[in-house]
Amino acid sequence: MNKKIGLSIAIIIAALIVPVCFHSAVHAGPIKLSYANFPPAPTFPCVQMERWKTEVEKRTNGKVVINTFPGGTLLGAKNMMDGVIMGQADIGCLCMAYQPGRFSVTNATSLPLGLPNAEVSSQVLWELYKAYKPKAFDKVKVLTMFTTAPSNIMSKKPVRSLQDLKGLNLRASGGAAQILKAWGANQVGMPMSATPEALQKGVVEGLFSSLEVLKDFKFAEMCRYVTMTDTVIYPFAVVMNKSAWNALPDGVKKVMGDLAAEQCKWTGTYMDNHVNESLAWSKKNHNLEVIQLPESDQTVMKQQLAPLVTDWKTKAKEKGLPADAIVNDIKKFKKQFGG
Ligand code: DTR
Repeated sequence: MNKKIGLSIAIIIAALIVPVCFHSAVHAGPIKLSYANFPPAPTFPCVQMERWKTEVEKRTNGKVVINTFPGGTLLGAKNMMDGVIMGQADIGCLCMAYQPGRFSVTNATSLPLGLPNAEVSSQVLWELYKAYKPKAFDKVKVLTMFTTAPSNIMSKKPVRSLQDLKGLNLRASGGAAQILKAWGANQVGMPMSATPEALQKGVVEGLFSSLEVLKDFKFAEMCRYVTMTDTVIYPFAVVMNKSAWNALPDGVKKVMGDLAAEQCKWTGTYMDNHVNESLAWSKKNHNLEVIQLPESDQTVMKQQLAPLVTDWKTKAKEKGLPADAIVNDIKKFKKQFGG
């Protein structure tokens, strides 16, 4: 056989074999999944993401590898859900309060119903999701849910009375925003990831959120005052692209399914403990002052929140949702989990 013909045959054989080898290599290797998150790596949504990744990789014996993308590097706060639906990321973590109308059922956990801490409220949220399987999640697989701890006011100047709140520019979203409005503050809406810049530029004079951010975003450097209200929580969901989920082997689906409720409780507990650490750190390093409002103000503030539940019910009924049952179930689950 002459050299040229020999070379041509070798090239043809290689062209046939290489793709076959490559194809089987792809299938023989681990299943790689991308997981997007919007806030920076040290914050609690990302801490829970890394914990979930570690557990899934361990429990599937390396069959699955999760590549995590914190800090909005793959998807941002507001396009998380649609980005996952479209397959820009396999998995995404989203704060439902940033799209209040879209997640009406699960956002009901942000009503002023006295959820006491993140451990209880995360489990209440998960039960609520399971009980109602809201349409908003039809296009994705929900992997877990969790919430923040109750919100308090962090501010550059002290808020010692209800009067001090009037007209104060404070950042909040969703249910928390409604609460600030009811108290007469000037609520400014934006995702948490936009808040550091807004505080620095003076667009807002504080924020209304769970207190772990004092440390994780170093907000205690700018906000030296905390006024305790222990009100609303923010609900989160971790969702997966439906086709990516459907393509997983049953064993992997089982590992992820079994982890859902456990992850929800783990994150709630982590959040509650981290709030305490964050408060201690802020007091020690930034001389943070924690303010309790006068009881008379607390009573008025409670009364001001009552119409929020009634208003939510009216709007939810207009959308065809069983509003009374949803609120009653939140109260029932709260008791069930010791709240
Ligand atoms: N409280 C919500 C959600 C939230 C609380 N802590 C963090 C940390 C990182 C991102 C979001 C959140 C909020 O104020 O946006």
